[in-house]
Amino acid sequence: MPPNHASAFLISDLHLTPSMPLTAQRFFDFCEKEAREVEAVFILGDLFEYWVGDDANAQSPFHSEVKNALTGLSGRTKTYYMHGNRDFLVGSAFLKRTGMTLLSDPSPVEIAGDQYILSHGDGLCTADPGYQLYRTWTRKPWIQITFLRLPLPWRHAIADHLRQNSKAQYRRDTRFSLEGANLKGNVTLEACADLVQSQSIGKLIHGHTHLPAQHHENHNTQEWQRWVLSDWDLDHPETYLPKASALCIDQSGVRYLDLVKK
Ligand SMILES: [Mn+2]
Repeated sequence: MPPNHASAFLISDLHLTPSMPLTAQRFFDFCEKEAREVEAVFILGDLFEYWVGDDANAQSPFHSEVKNALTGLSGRTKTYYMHGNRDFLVGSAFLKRTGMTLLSDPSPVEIAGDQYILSHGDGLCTADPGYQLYRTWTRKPWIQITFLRLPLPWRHAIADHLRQNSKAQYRRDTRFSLEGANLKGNVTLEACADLVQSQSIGKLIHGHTHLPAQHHENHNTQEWQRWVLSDWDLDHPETYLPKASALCIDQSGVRYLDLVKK
């Protein structure tokens, strides 16, 4: 049975890391305050900047704080977790410790009487075949088991290397064409239409692209609504506008709740 709740918050792409303390603090406050007002919280991936195994941060005070916040949250409000492209190695030990329920990507849910498809969103970025190939390989259980058996310093080094590579690739793509790079980093109409059709649900919610907006879209005979979740960043006001928001769904409908402290 898919999850079914009268009200929910949906968040994603917080990219939590010790170097972004204000963003983390806003998340801790969200767990204590806003999240109490709803029946369920859905975390749709990339809660963490990166994750190289549940054993990797066992001694880190920052990760203990996040763990405690999640444990507190799931103790009060049903909490679901979907893997993103940065934290797809969040494993059963961490989920058990924090009391969260894992959702596969994509997953149908019912909130306030309406059906939605939830996804992280990276699987919908089909204009980037290189990334989709990488994604297919990194989601293979035997690859993950092999990686998780490597010594921790190796795992950190590989994760750093991959992140640097993806930044360098993006810079190369933008030099060639900003429009092309943005197309590669966004979901495609075709992938959304396929998903909507396969699930027979016309409401799609995802994160990943950091382009929060509500869309009404159609392709061939399919028609759907799509909500994109916001990423969070309260730590770089010199570069980016402070941003943090949740999508709220209850009897009165679907709306974005701005979580940036005024
Ligand atoms: Mn992502």
